[in-house]
Amino acid sequence: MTALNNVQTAHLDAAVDAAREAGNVMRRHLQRPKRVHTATAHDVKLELDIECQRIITRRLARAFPDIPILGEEGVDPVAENAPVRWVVDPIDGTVNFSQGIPHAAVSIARQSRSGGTYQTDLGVILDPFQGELWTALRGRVARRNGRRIRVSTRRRLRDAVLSLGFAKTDRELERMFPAFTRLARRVRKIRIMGSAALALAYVADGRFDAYVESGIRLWDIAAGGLIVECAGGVFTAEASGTGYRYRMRAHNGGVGRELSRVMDSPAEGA
Ligand code: LIP
Repeated sequence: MTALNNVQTAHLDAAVDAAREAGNVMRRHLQRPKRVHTATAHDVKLELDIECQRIITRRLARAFPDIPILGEEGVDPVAENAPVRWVVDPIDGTVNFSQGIPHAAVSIARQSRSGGTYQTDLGVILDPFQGELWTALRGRVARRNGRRIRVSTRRRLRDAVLSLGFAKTDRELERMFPAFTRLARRVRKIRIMGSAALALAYVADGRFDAYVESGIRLWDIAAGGLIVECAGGVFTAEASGTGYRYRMRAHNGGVGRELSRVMDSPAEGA
């Protein structure tokens, strides 16, 4: 495999540095009281979400002032049609983090526009609590802390550990209940962990065999989707409604057919 070129290295280094800066803030504040910016029935936004996006934005803009940011805590209007953009979730798993649960991550992706659509070509996910950094560049292998990773080889759903996410609204909750009911009897275990980015990183790393969520946002899944693909997995995200929402599935390839049959055939899944 050829060495990274200077441009790839510079973008990857900037994204990793930005993730580490935000990750240091997360680690310092995990057990401290946190100021809530807004709270809804199934979600919380912290002042630290906004502060971490500001830190990431400052670091990325210092290296690449012309690349706009589409982030959970603020979308630069230019990013909606820019040829290249960063897609940032400064704290993915905010509710966990707000409760002092050390299962949350920084997720940074770079996307390039081709025709009318965007493709993710760089992904970085940092778990600052476990010290685990996942990286991927399109067309290259996925890595954790520099070491190559691969999806699991399990092929039967009944042997699989699968993660589900329940997003933020009652509508999305309702949409996921049938999936839970259909799958719970057919897999070894279901895990609902509260961070889409880490769930995707775990699929790429062979810890989970699949991950499914509806109503998830682009910034939660852009980096993780590429990391799954570069680890040999399958990632599909179908736009669902406005506001960068997606219906998303990721798996190791082996359980994909059975997963789709159970998810897409109500009779089968009943
Ligand atoms: C979270 C996702 C998670 C989803 C939550 C929330 P946030 O992202 O990672 O999968 O179930 O509702 O959207 O808001 O913590 O960045």
